[in-house]
Amino acid sequence: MVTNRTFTMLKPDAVEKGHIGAILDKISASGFKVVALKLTHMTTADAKAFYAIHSERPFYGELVEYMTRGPIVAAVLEKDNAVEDFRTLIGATNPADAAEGTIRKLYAASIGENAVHGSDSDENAAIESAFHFAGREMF
Ligand code: DAT
Ligand code: MG
Repeated sequence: MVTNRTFTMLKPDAVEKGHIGAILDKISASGFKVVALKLTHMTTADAKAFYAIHSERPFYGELVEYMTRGPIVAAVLEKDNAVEDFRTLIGATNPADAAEGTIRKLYAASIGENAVHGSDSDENAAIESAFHFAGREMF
């Protein structure tokens, strides 16, 4: 298993607000190498499947609606300790609780529209990367 990679999405609110460049710049400046990258628009079926683990949560419908309302940037990132270091870089799920300087503190509006996704384990990083990218699109 690859343990030095993580998967991220710049979510619809970040794309709508024109933050793609600033967020990718911060990611690169934090030592992550982009090994896969694309702008894509998730279908309802895609978003339901991607977030299936949350299907019983009260916010699931809202989450699917939000993630499908516009394009996202999907990317695979490489760095030593990528999963944990990227979770630190993005900050807490709720931007109100996120540390100063984190991506969610800087760019997220609310817990529901929190600008960026980061995988929570090496296993999920591999699953989520394969969900969005073919092997030939990851370098
Ligand atoms: P994270 O994205 O930090 O891994 P998560 O996996 O618990 O957080 O939840 C996935 C997404 O679901 C999260 O980024 C935003 C949304 N979400 C989580 N908790 C929420 C809540 N209490 N109200 C609304 N949306 C929520
Ligand atoms: Mg999560």
